[in-house]
Amino acid sequence: MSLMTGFAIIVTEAIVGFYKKVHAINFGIYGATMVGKTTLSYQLRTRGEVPQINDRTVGTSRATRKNIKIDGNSHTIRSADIGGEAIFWREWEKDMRKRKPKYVIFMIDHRHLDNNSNLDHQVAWKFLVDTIISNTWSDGKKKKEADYPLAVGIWANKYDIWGKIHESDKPIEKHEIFEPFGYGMRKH
Ligand SMILES: Nc1nc2c(ncn2[C@@H]2O[C@H](COP(=O)(O)OP(=O)(O)OP(=O)(O)O)[C@@H](O)[C@H]2O)c(=O)[nH]1
Ligand SMILES: [Mg+2]
Repeated sequence: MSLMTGFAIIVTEAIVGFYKKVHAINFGIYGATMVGKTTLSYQLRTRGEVPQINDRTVGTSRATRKNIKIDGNSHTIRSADIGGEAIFWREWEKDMRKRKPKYVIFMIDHRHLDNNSNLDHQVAWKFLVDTIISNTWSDGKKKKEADYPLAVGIWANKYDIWGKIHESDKPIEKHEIFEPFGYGMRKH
């Protein structure tokens, strides 16, 4: 390898690293009220103490950038904090339509394990899945390929609470907290 190629590779790596750092990846973070979306948004933006959030988010806040480190590599993600009360679910759709997040995170907590008649997460999840798999938006406009996310994940928040009360020997992905969300994203 000539010195020049070596140099070019180093430069490219530096550019790719820099690009990853400044080029924000759009994330969509949704979930029922009180699961901890605003808290997470604070956690990703500030170091140290995270304030106790007492207010419910109303509507959609402007999308903000957050730096995260995965395996030592810096990435920038961009997400908006949106209210989880049912009246704001249409805002999730608007956010997906506008920013076209490639990664969607649905946040839950342990309320359905504490009380099996609580269906907050299940109902919100059904809304989200239906919105994502539909080939039209709610106003009937046809979706384009770029309108679909690449991946959807479930984030079970408040592990400090449910990890203790609902202890399990199963691997984490098999934990009963995720059980109701098995129904897939496949179209029928
Ligand atoms: N124990 C514990 N409490 C948490 C955690 N994350 C958030 N909370 C608490 O959960 C409550 C709700 O948090 P928020 O961040 O306001 O929830 P939200 O999802 O933004 O709610 P909406 O704005 O209504 O959609 C607050 O009292 C937080 O302090 C966590 O990881 N562990
Ligand atoms: Mg909030």
